[in-house]
Amino acid sequence: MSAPTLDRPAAPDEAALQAQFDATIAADHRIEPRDWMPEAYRSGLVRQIAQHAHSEIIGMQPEGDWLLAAPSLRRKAILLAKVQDEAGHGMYLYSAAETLGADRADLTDKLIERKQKYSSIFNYPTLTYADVGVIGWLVDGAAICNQVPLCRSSYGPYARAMIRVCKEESFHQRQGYELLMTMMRGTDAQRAMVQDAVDRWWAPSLMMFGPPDDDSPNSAQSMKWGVKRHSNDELRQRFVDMTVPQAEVLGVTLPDPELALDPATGRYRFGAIDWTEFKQVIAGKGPCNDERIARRRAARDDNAWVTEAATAYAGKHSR
Ligand code: BYC
Repeated sequence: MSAPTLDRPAAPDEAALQAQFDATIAADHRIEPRDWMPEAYRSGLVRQIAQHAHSEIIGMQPEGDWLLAAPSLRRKAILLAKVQDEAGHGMYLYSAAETLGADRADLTDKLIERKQKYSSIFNYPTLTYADVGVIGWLVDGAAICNQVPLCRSSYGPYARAMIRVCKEESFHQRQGYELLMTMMRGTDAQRAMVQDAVDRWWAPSLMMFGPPDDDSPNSAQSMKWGVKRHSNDELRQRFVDMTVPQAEVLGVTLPDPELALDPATGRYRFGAIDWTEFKQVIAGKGPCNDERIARRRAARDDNAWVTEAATAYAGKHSR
């Protein structure tokens, strides 16, 4: 440590800062934006939070496709509110990334240039209105399973953003389930639509939790730092255990012949996941990757004049 001067206390050296960081993590306290943090902690968080923010923003597209074709005014109002919530989640998350020194416009550019990822789940098409219900039930259900533990994430701004996000996700999940319940009480054709949507979304929902633990390069360090609290496989299992009874109440079959309760553990065993498909989707070769990115690019470019005008206006006022 360098000698203190009269007007400026000595800056603690890196080892002392690291020790303080480690002690904060060990005590399960939060790291805040002004605290010192290792560079890998900062960049790892920017990676995860940016990916999460991009998922919320891209996630508006599959459901947004149904806004003009919702079957009633009530369903349209609900869907509009949900899609708007997702925009809000993206904004909280980009703000959290900004507290780590990231720039929102730069993150958007990286998404469009495919240098940063977004959730695999949003690369599948929404073919019927039952997909809206199934996204609410399964996709938001998986999101809740994954994100509730993130409310205790070690990085303060991320953890606090997650609290509000999870409250809204919980409403989203229930609206999806209620929509499916309504369709299941309807005609045979409606029940068939629900079953078809469940058949298509089940496996991609399981993939949302990420690769298996023995193939997850980021998990070990992320869990040591308390960013992630549970492993990918642990959360996936929790989701399956939570969802099987809900499927029974709904009256749909989950498309996995190996799905069975293990009486020894009280948990559900399930069949192998197609990790080749997962890898293809996150490499940009899923059914809708090109369409999703093209639309995000068009939104950025077509609306650039709004950003320019707002920036010029803010500049004029600050002068
Ligand atoms: N899709 O080492 P791993 C929502 C990547 S929003 C794409 O296990 P990690 C919603 C991973 O990033 C849903 N990529 O990573 C929105 C890594 O790549 P890089 C989004 C995936 O970070 C609107 C590589 O694979 N939720 O729910 O320890 C409407 C190796 O993985 C995926 C979040 O983002 C995937 N599924 O764990 C409705 C939650 N899985 O970066 C709903 C926050 C993995 O090394 N994020 N990859 O090139 C997380 O909890 C974690 O980042 C993950 C992955 C569990 C997703």
